[in-house]
Amino acid sequence: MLRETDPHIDALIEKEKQRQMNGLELIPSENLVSPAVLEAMGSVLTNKYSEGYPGKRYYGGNVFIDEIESIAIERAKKLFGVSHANVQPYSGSPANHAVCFALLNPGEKLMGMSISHGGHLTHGAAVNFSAKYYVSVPYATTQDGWLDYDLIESMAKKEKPKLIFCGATAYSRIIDFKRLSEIALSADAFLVADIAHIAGLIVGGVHPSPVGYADVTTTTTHKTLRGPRGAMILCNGNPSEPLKAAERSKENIPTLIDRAIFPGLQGGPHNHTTAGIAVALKEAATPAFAEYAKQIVRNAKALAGSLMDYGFDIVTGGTENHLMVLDLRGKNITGKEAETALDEVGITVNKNMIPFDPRKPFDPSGIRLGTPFLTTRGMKESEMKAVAEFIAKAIELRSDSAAKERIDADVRELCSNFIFYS
Ligand code: DSN
Repeated sequence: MLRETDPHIDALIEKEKQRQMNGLELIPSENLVSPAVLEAMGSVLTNKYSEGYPGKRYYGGNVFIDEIESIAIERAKKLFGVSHANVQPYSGSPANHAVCFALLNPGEKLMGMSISHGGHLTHGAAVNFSAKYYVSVPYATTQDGWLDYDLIESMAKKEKPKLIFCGATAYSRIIDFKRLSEIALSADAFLVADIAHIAGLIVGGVHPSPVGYADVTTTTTHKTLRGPRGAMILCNGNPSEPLKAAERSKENIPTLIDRAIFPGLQGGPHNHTTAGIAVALKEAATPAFAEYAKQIVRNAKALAGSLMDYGFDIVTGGTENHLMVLDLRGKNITGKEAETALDEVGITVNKNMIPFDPRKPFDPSGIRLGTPFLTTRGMKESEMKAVAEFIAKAIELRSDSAAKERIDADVRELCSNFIFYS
């Protein structure tokens, strides 16, 4: 159908499919959703408006949408062990925006991991709403890239932020949510855990959960959780009835969150995404998913180990989760050059700042790699060794076109042995 209506777009979709299938996707925030999630996303649910929440909509005709959203909510609550879940955020940034909107007045102070040390734009980066509408005091890592809990504690005491974000986009170590909750408690700040990167690992039991420690947990649904592009906000407590503007207290968090998403920031929820989230949450509750999460970490450790054997420096010296940041300064190549060199042989990564990077964000000193996508395709530790070899060769031989052709062919050959959509 699409082929007849819009052959140009159809052809580009097919090319992107081939690119994903024939190459090594190593961006740690990406994954390969199941055919069932894809089917839910491409369904008639995209046709429907449903501002509001199940049972309280501003449009008629929502009987089935209510059921779908309620199922997604119940699955999220059960999987993450919380009593309240909002599954409507359009994506991770709007979810974090909503949490700030819910818990802070403009001009109040928040603290989050500096983006140049592995944090996220929405945790208080200077160019983002989170630093423009609030006062942001970002925390750095240690010189070698570890979360510096003593520094966070002393900053929290001194700065007295109203909200502390924890969670990262480029951090390869286990996060100590208990310690962070103690810090937040002593500073009388809300603790918000953004688990977008590690949600699937938490569900699979290979990373501790912030639930019970953080006042609010946000997550995207499309990274290690392997659902559609969307997000959720999780917390404990129950919204007050009827929903009304409430004081910014811990007891009122569920109400504040729901009101911040709608009508505060968003309009109609993306119902096709909600259905996709429901399907992904069902999949994530299976033993097969727990095994998948374990394999993601085993693969990341194997990839990091092999890359170190090839002389690559890894920030913090290794990984305990799904990702790693390579510090390329010892390899005489910048992150941008490495991203391009790898792209040319079908290996997709993203350039990334390293802690205390002397270079700029658009041409930093590092690259970030992760294993969720390749693990979904069925790759294991032995393939990670081959992937490390391809990366090492592609960087070393980047000026040798014959070598690049050979590596590209080897990458395709490896990929052809692993699952993709039929
Ligand atoms: N852009 C995401 C990532 O790649 O980690 C974070 O939002």
